[in-house]
Amino acid sequence: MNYDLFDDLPGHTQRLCLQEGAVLLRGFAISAIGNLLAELEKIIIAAPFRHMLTPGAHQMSVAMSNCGQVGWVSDRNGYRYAAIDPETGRAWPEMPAVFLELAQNAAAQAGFAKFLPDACLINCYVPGAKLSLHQDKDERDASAPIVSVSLGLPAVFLFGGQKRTDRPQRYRLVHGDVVVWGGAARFNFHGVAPLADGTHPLLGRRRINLTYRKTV
Ligand code: MD3
Ligand code: FE
Repeated sequence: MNYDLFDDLPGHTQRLCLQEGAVLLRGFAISAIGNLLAELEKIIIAAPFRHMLTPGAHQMSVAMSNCGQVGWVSDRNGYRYAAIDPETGRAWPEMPAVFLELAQNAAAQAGFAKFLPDACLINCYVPGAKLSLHQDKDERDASAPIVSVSLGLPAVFLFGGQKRTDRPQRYRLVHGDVVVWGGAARFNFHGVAPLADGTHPLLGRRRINLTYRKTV
């Protein structure tokens, strides 16, 4: 892979390769977090966090919202990307410039120039909340990576293989970490272990994760 080595990488950031195509940028979001949280507050007023239903009619323990042209939604009929928030009947809030720039800069660090996400899913975990192993395969452009930003309490990210039964590797993701998932890793099974209790100085008893996707 052709990285823009040392280009724009802040001094406090460490670049770690988790697997072929999966790059962890430790602390890459730190300098943007004040601006991110100010924008996030406005997004959540316009499109509040909600616990969606899975197609199996289970309520998810993770609360979700979105910004961007489309948002990820799930109900008894399945999951999909939708331009209208089913809870409010309005379009999702626009993706703020600071959200977009962070994702684009991170993607470039991992060798993905000109990443143009149209959706940002916002996941909110409280202690005990988890995300079961799954694949993200509803995005049409498989050449685009997914970028994720971790905020608040630390989480154990489970990173499996191509098959659900492949034993996942575990990575601890902390406040300010950014991961770019592309290439060979893009369709791997992954999830988040139940969040351990704790209190984060900025975010309190929660973890918020932003996942940027190019859906079309
Ligand atoms: C690896 N969210 O929203 S983000 C999800 O921390 C999701 O909230 C997790 O999985 C979270 O779908 C993990 C990191 C992530 C997202 C998509 C991936 C990792 C991925 C797709 C393929 C491989
Ligand atoms: Fe996922």
